[in-house]
Amino acid sequence: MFVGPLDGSIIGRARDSGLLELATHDLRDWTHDRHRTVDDEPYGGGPGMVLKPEPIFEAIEALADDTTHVVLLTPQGEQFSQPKARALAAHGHLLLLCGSYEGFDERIRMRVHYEISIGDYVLTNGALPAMVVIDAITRLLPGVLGDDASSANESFSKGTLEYPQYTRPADFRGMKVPEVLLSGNHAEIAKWRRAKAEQRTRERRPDLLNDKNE
Ligand code: JEW
Repeated sequence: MFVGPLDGSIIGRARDSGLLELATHDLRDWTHDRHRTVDDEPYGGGPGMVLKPEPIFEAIEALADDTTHVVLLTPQGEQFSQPKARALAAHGHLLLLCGSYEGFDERIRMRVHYEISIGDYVLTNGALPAMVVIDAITRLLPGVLGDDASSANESFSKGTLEYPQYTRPADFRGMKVPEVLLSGNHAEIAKWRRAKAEQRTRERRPDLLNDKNE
């Protein structure tokens, strides 16, 4: 699953230029039985399977040192956000643990520094959440984005959504670009953009205006 998304444009370039190093590992490499078993039935009964602690503990022991920040992707984790992306980007070495369709043996949490969910919807496994976290972190690494791109696209750190944008043509099928943007009056343009951004945020994401989604 990790081949493709992590070879793409920005992440691929970051890897090629040595700004980011990524490796994927198969938990089954730290099993010792013929069937390479990573899961088992839950004690106490119930549906589904549970990830066994041994392969995860052995994987962490093989892959982490005392500089490694170990992160578990799980629906029970703290919700991922831009501040958390910034905090994780400050670590030199991350180990992201993502299980499959099942739950985790509770003792796995003892070896983990941080538990993350990417939001309130049900997924089949932790692979996409891990890649979401990798993407959000990678663009924050020094040198990955140009100055241009890094100052733009930060609407979630500013507290408002982006203002409406237009490019040529000035009249597309009768839909006209707002006059103020063609005026060349930069003070008026800035005022218009602030007002539109705030209006849009109030309508769509009032939660962003109030709290510390910084
Ligand atoms: C996430 C890791 C590992 C989902 C979001 N969903 C769900 C779910 C799963 C198993 C048991 C109970 C619920 C699937 N799943 C994961 C889901 C992370 C795993 C298995 C996940 N963020 N992170 N929204």
